[in-house]
Amino acid sequence: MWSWLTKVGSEAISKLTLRSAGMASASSTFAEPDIATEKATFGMGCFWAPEPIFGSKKGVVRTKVGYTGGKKENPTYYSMGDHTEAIQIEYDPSQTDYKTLLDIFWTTHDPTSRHKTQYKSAIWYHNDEQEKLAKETKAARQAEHRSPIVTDIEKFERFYDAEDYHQKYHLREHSRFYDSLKLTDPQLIKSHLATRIHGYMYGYGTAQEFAEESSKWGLSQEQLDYIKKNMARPRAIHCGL
Ligand code: MHO
Repeated sequence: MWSWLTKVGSEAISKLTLRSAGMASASSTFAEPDIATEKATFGMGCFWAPEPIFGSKKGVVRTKVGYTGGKKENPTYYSMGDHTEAIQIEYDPSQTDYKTLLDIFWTTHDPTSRHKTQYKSAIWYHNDEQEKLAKETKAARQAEHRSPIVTDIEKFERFYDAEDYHQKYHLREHSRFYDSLKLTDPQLIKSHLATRIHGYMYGYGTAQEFAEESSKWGLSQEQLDYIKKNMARPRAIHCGL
């Protein structure tokens, strides 16, 4: 009896060890792109959800989350003061444009819901052109809603990065896969690779785009299969506001 249990137990353990060793041994050889980017900063509720929403969109180079819009110095999650949870997107203007990102912004959260400052709907523009497009699209989108759009449009001042555990929050939840990427926290916040994977993993991308792009990443077959398995069953992301 005991020997049977031990045998089953040890087989299960060794399989698990082998599998995680296999996944962990193939860390990526992918070189992070060094290209000129522009920034877009949005508030659309809890900041965990927008990173995957934008992550795998064409031309999105990297995303990170943090606090902006307020005056309090050095805000933290538990002491945010008058700041709002925000996503900052760096994009390649030769591959996408601000108008395209605004279209995603307007259609992936409810801009008519009024929340407390922490979760308010907001656009922080980085230049005059962004301000103009933000205002124009806000006016145009109103026709799609019965209630008034409450989105604030403000000048971007300063972004405070959120704590490491909020960065790529839903990617970190896949802990064994995430560990296999071998990214340190300072790497993760700037990682193009993690940004893109995070988006695909939650179903925001097509199989064809994934096949073309992922062939450059240098991941193992097991890592790619893991992402594909998750792409096949997209899940809604809840923050429980
Ligand atoms: N109700 C969620 C919100 C998280 S969010 C990053 C929680 O505290 O788990 O504001």
